[in-house]
Order: sequence, then C-alpha cells, then structure tokens
Amino acid sequence: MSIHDLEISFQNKIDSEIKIEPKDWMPEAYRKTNLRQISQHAHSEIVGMLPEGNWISRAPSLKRKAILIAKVQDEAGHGLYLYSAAETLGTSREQMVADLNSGKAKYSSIFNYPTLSWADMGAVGWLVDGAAILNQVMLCRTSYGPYARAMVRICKEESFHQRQGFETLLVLSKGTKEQRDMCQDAINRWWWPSLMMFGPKDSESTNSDQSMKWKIKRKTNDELRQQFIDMIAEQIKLLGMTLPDANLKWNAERKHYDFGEINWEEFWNVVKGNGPCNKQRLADRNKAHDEGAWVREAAMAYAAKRKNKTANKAA
Ligand code: FAQ
Repeated sequence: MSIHDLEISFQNKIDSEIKIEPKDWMPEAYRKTNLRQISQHAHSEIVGMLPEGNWISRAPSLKRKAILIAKVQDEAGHGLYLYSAAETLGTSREQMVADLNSGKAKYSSIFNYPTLSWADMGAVGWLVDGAAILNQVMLCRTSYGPYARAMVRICKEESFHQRQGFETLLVLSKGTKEQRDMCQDAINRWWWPSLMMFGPKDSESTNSDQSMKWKIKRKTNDELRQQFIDMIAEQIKLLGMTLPDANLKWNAERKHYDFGEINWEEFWNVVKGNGPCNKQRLADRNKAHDEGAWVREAAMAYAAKRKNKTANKAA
C-alpha cells in the first residue's frame, strides 16, 4: 500500500471509532502529537503533586492529612500510567523525565502558581481537578487506545478529587469570617489560572484542528472552557462565594455564561517559564530525581538479582 492509501485507511478507522493501537500503522505526525500531549499530561500530574505536597505537613487535622496524602499519591499513579502510555509510542521514560527536568518539556501552566493557604487545597481540588476532569472525560474517548484506557481509570479517581476539594471549601464557607475570607481569597486567585488550563483560544490553538480530525481531542479548548464556566458558575452558589469576574453573566440567548477577558499575556508568560513558581518547581523535581537515584539503582539491582536466580533455577 502507498502512504496515501495507508493514510486513507487510517482516517477511515478513526472515523469509524476504531482505536489505534501501538503496533498499528500511524502517520508520524499522529505519533508525535500523541507523544507530545500524553507526555505533557504525565509531567503535569507529576509536577502537580508539588503545590499540594506543600500542605501535607500543615493539613489542619489527621483526617485532612490522610485525604491529601491519598490524593497526591493518586497523582503520582496517574503520571505513571501516562508515562507507560507514552512509552508505547517509542520513547523511554528516562528520556521524558530528562526533558522535564531540563525544562525542555511543557507541563500545565496551573502548577506554576503558589498554594498560600489551606483553602488553596480546596480550590485546587474543586477548580483545578474540576477543569482537569472535564478535559479528561473527553479523553476517555480519544482515538489512541493506551491513552483512552489510562484516562478511564484516572477519571474515576479525579472525580473523587474534585468532590473532596468542594467539600473542603464547603466546610470553610460555613466557618468563621476568617475562614470564609480565606475561602474567597483562594477562589479569587485560582479562578483565572484554572480557565487558562484549557489552553489558548481556538483561534490561537496550533494543534486543535488536526487533533480534532484525528479524534485525539474530541472538544476544542473553548468548548471545554465554556462547559467548565457554566458548571462552576452554578456550583459556587452553594458555597455562597463569588467568582472574581464582573462580566460573568447568564446569556439566555446563548444558553451559556458570558465571561470576561482572560489575561493571555500572563498565560504565555507562565508557559514560557516565567510564572511565579516555574523555577522552584523545576528545582524541586530535579532535587527529588537526584535524591531518588539510590532507589532506582536498588530496584534495578534487585531486578537483576531476581532474573539471575530464575535463570539459575531453570538451568
Ligand atoms: N499549560 O494547540 P494547543 C491535572 C501549549 S492534569 C502549558 O491548544 P493542545 C491533574 C500546548 O502544549 C492537567 N502549556 O495545544 C491534576 C501547545 O504547545 P506545543 C493537564 C499549554 O495540546 C490536578 C501550545 O500551548 N492536563 O491537572 C497549556 O492541542 C490537580 C498551543 O496549544 C492535560 O495535559 C497549558 N495550560 O491543547 C494533578 C490534558 N495549554 O506542545 C495534580 C491533556 C496549551 O505545541 C493536581 N492535554 N499549552 O509546544 C490536552 O488536552 C491538551 O494538550 C491541552 C492543550 C488542551 C492542554
């Protein structure tokens, strides 16, 4: 078959909702963009542990500490499923980690903001996991099999994360004035960066058109962002708090909430490495990687020992 015929049969498969598997023929650009997106997603889960890890030792009760540890541990697991999915596209985990640690690889802009108070743990769960899950529910139907299957598992855990975030804020919203102020302050700081998580406007999104044709993405950045705003604008009423957007208003004609202009200059600044915590996040990841070297070496030595033992038994 010529490349042209292969491309036609590949697109037919996608259009018929047949998943693409690692050993199937795929256009090089499909492989590359999946690898790009899945590895960025994996890095986001790993770096995403840092802002929350910051609060494990300061959680207000043993119960909250246990919940937070479990959540951060879940994010590590998500990163590992995603690195495994990315490896099926012909790269190694070592390479991906090296690209993250050197600053070459991207990860979600959201994790470059600081977590200043306990209420941030609620806001991260409710808004950040809330945004992540909308995007990830769509990705359960992505066309690349290993990515779609990883997403099904991740979404189950992520929906729990969002609910625990909302519950944390609900408790604060019913507390003292100081607790209510803390809750509102966290919402004010996390709202706009959460909207940026969905990526640039569709008109500026370089990858969307092709990714939609290949059904890697099933909804555009703007569609998902609007869905998120409509959902949160309703949920916030239960908290008795407000969203920091004077232009947020229900539009009966569009049947959606209108909202104010996102600060895209801030977004691109953060993506380029100049956000409030970019340097700290990379330094922390590099430190963790270096300090974990002995664990990796020990695991490799143990695996080699076991392999030797099995080979000796078989001989
Ligand atoms: N941050 O053409 P598009 C989580 C880049 S997981 C940084 O629209 P695309 C769980 C983009 O890479 C959160 N960079 O790109 C958790 C591209 O650059 P490139 C992560 C961004 O890929 C919760 C350029 O801009 N989720 O939160 C961002 O079609 C709590 C042009 O953009 C995922 O990764 C950004 N926000 O659409 C963990 C989901 N947005 O690569 C811990 C999977 C865009 O050409 C605690 N990813 N860029 O150099 C996706 O769905 C897509 O990749 C999008 C971007 C929608 C993020």
